[in-house]
Amino acid sequence: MPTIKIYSTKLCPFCYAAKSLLTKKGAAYEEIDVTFDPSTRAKMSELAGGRTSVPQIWIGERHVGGFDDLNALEAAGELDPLLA
Ligand SMILES: N[C@@H](CCC(=O)N[C@@H](CS)C(=O)NCC(=O)O)C(=O)O
Repeated sequence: MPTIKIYSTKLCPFCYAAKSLLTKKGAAYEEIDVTFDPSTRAKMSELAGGRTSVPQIWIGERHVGGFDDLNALEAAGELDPLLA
């Protein structure tokens, strides 16, 4: 299984939804909480091509995007192969 990184904040329903979906899939992830860490959030944004919202999710080297993007992969049947 590839390394999964998720940048999150504490009061973020989309973050909880993304983590819940990954957990449902049995996928372990590394969470980077940027709630009180603006410099790491700025770095996240730079890595994410300018996207500022959380969550931002990487599966391996692939930048997936936010929860909507993760969920779209799931709906298209493309998430399981990425996690394999
Ligand atoms: N469509 C995005 C929405 C994410 C979103 O709106 N996140 C909020 C926190 S729950 C946020 O980061 N808002 C601040 C911003 O957009 O810069 C997703 O599915 O991840």
